[in-house]
Amino acid sequence: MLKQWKIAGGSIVVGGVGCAGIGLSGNQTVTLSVPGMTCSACPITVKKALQKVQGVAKVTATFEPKEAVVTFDDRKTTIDRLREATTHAGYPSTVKE
Ligand SMILES: [Cu+2]
Repeated sequence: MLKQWKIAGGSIVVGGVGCAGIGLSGNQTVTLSVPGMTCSACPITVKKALQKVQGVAKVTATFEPKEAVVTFDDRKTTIDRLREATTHAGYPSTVKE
């Protein structure tokens, strides 16, 4: 049940010329809008929930603005799963373009 998710218009950077076998192409960053955060402690909960998702490399969650910026390996997880994780923690999120 592996789902592929490609961000519309978000091109995957193709490795440079002669850059052999460096598998960094799976990392991408997405900004999630998390409107349900109501105080400065909320981003901590959101961050923890996102960090538990396999394939997530980095999370920056802020209350102002109410956002979580997530760097993740798109071979291991999907944006859908990231959104699920915040929703399960009580904070539904949407992708910010
Ligand atoms: Cu809070």
